[in-house]
Amino acid sequence: MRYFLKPVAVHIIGAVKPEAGITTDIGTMVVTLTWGQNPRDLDTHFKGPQFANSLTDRFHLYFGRPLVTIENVTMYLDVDDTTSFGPEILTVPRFPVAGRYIYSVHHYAGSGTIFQSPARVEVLINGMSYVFSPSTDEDTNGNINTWQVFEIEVSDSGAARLIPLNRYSTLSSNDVSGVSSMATSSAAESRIKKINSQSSQ
Ligand SMILES: [Ca+2]
Repeated sequence: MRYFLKPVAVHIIGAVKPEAGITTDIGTMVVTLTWGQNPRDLDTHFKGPQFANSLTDRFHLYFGRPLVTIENVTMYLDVDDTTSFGPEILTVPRFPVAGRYIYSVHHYAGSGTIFQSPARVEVLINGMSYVFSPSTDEDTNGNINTWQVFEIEVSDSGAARLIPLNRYSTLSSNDVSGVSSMATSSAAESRIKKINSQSSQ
C-alpha cells in the first residue's frame, strides 16, 4: 500500500532562495495583491509566453490590458486599485502553454515604497497557499519600484512549478518583468489610469 502526504499550506514570507522550488499540478491560480495606505497605487503585472516556451513573444497582463486570452484560456485582472490597500486579484484558470510566467508588483504612484507599505502577495494554486512579502527594506537609494515576486515554470507535460524570485529593480511600468512589452506609451498609460480612477470614485 502506498501513502500520500496530505498537502499542507505553505507560507513563504520574505527572501527565499530560487532553488526552493515547489512542484504543483497544473490548475487554476489566483494571486491576490494587498498593501498599506502608502504608496496609494501598486500594480499587478503578469507576463508569460504567447507560444509554448517562447521567451520573446510574451503577453503582458496589467491594468492597461487586464484580459489576455491564449489558446482559449482567458487570464484576467479584476481591478486596478489606485487608492490604497487593494486588493487586486489575478486569475489564471489554467496555464495555456508551457513556459515561464512571471508575476511582479510595480509601484506606480504615491509616497512610500513597496517595502514600507508593506506589499503582500498571496498565491493560491491547487489548494495550496503561498504568501510573499518583502522581509527587509532593500530600497537603500529610494529608487526601487519593481518587485519580481515569483515565477511559474510550466513543463511540456503541463506540470507547474512555483519558484520564488524576490528580485528588486527600477523599471518603467512598460518594462516590468524585464522583457519589453507590447507598446503602450506613458501618455496612454496615464490616460488609462485617469479613466480608472474616475470610474472608481
Ligand atoms: Ca493599482
